[in-house]
Amino acid sequence: MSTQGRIERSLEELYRDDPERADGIVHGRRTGASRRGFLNGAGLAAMGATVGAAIPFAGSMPAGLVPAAQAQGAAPAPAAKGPQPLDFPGKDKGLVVLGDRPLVAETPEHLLDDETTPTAKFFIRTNGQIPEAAAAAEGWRFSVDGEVNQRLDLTLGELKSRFTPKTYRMVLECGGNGRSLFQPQARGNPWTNGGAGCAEWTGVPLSQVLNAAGLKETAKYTAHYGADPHLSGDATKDSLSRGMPIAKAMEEHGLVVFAMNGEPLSNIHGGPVRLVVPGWPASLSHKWLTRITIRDREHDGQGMTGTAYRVPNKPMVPGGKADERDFRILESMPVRSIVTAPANGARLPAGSREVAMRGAAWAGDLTVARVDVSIDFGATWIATQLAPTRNRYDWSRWSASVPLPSDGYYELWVRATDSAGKAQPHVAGNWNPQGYGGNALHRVAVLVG
Ligand SMILES: Nc1nc2c(c(=O)[nH]1)N[C@H]1C(S)=C(S)[C@@H](COP(=O)(O)O)O[C@H]1N2
Ligand SMILES: [Mo]
Repeated sequence: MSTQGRIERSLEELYRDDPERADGIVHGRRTGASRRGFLNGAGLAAMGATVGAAIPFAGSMPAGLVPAAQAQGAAPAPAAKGPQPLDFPGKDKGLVVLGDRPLVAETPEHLLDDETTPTAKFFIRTNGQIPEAAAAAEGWRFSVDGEVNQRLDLTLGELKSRFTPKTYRMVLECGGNGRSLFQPQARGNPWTNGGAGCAEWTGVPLSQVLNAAGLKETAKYTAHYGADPHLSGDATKDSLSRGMPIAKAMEEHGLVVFAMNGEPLSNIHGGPVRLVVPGWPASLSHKWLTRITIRDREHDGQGMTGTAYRVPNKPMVPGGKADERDFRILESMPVRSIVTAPANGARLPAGSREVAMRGAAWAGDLTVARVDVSIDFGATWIATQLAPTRNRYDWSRWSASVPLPSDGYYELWVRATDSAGKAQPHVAGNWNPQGYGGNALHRVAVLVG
């Protein structure tokens, strides 16, 4: 075998095992030399070999770019250390397990191609044990206490009969979604973009429930509690107990939910009763809800302190030590978009001169102003079409038909801009110890021919 052939094959392995080093080799940075800019000569040939075809837009492929074909989450690696498929009753086997104790599973972007995310494809995040399914859902009890005029004790049956339910299609997104995009790797479940889904949630507006209890002047913050035991089994510990300012709790789209996609809320998604608090980290959307306590100050439960669900006010050194005094609670999630078709690693027939792209975008409390795609590493961008949303907090489905100049290796990039004019960055910025707010643009590798 020729030396070049050996280099190419080992590069491919290197991209799997140590993408940064492989990238350095291809881009001539292995001896610490400064970046040369764009691919050329041997680097181009080696890169072409590792991605499996000539790269029509190699001229605009920036140095330092790990090709999407080799980046994390690309090829469905069969290796033992590769992604493990989820095996859970009622769940799609395409979900990828990020942790099994507690159980965490994400939805690969291409499985988020439905307009409304089916429950079978909806991501799972638990922080503690999964409680046993409630025997009699209608009898499920939860209470509202603390800084209220009268404590409320409600069964699910009473909740349904006393209040008027609403149904909204809304994104639920884990606060750590996109975490794996940080360099160096941040602490926590390595979500790609699959810690999110958009389902139809039916429930009673939380504001109505809080008004029924009557908020006192002193009411400042909510505190949420659920029936899931702590992993340790220690009954004095909560798996999670987060809360939000009263203003957020009183927004009309926050719901006390009992149905998802028209079916009674399943156990794994927090049934019989959960909160859905759209736009903010899904850790506020408490599952197996048993109690909401209204507090006269910021809540300090499990997941409220230290660097949990907090981001630095000022940029910190990536991988460095945090000064926790200068952190703030993560509120609205940042703008994000995903390509849901074609799937990463898709192959189009030789001679295809057009690719139909589809996806979704959302922007926390804001709306999506535009979604653009690029097939030339960001040199030029094409505006996509946005389908109308159903209600606030729904995701925006986008589509585009993009011409392909020739066969070869392409990266399809997508980038959304929110209603405040902020676009997704090329790489995850504002590094923080627990990796919140990683919303780098999404890209998929496609081979034509
Ligand atoms: N009781 C309880 N509620 C919870 C959690 C939990 O561990 N316990 N995890 C939260 C987090 S971090 C997320 S991302 C969402 C996930 O909701 P899902 O499993 O229905 O997708 O639930 C939230 N609600
Ligand atoms: Mo989460």
